[in-house]
Amino acid sequence: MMAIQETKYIWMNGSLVDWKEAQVHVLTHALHYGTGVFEGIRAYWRDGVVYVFRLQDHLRRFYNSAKTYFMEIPYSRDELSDAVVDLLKANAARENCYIRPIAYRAFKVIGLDPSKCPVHVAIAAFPFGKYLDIDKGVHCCVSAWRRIAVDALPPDAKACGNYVNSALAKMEALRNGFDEAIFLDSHGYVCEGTGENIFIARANILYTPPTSAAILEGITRDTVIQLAGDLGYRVQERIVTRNELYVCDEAFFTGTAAEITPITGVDHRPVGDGAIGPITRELQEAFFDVVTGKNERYKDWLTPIGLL
Ligand code: PY5
Repeated sequence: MMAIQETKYIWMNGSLVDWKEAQVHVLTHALHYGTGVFEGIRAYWRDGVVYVFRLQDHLRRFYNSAKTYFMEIPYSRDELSDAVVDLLKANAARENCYIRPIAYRAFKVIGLDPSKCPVHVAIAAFPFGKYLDIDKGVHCCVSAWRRIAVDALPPDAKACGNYVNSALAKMEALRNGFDEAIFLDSHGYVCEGTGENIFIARANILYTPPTSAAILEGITRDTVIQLAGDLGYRVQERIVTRNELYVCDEAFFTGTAAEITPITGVDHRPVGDGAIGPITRELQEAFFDVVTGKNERYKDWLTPIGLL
């Protein structure tokens, strides 16, 4: 886990404020009850340009998450999109960055109806490297905690409160000597990681759990489905069982933070022969070409910001 590296500014409720001034009140509703929604976006630096990856898709999901919780974000998508660009320019982001927009119920009431609490919005951006070990891969456990059920807490809305479930599984995994946890859904089928979607490969076909398996509809998941298809692989969204994690040829996580992280072991069993598989490697390479603007075909996914 990396400590957050401080930058100059944070965008807060319409203006750029000094990093240290970006504070919230202790009675912020979201701090007590998790009533906020957020996004995680990456921007990649190459040759004087920083490329924001699928910014519009992330913002679309941000507004959808807010809609679920009756939160009206008091800025248009264009305004937030401009805010991200302004922030990266102001921070002179000349390296790979993580961008974290958050909309949250601020303070007004102590009760559980947050409707009267104002919706505040902030966007932070700071240097960010690897989240998990994308070079060596990770050894995972299947968590004893189930992922939040679709009829309890919508896992496809990226709400702050969802992540207390993730934190339980992550702490369990690390304390038991694993790198990451894999959740089963409330029906017992493979769901996702604590902050990543999951794919397996069997006989050259890729499988990933469907949205009905309580997943967040990941933007990296969608990216990989498209890239794998273009590389000639069959990709199926279908139920994946726990035992398939033990007998598949390859497995990997996808996510903004996780990028494409190879899974080399699950529950003390090697995935395949325990080495990173060829499909995983091919997809990793294709992915990094796309996000750093080296592949013309997917230029529409990038928002380039010149910082020369
Ligand atoms: N599933 C969950 C529960 C997630 O939190 C994330 C993203 C994903 C899947 C992958 O979605 P996407 O590909 O759209 O990023 N997690 C955040 C991220 O920035 C937070 C991780 C700490 O990757």
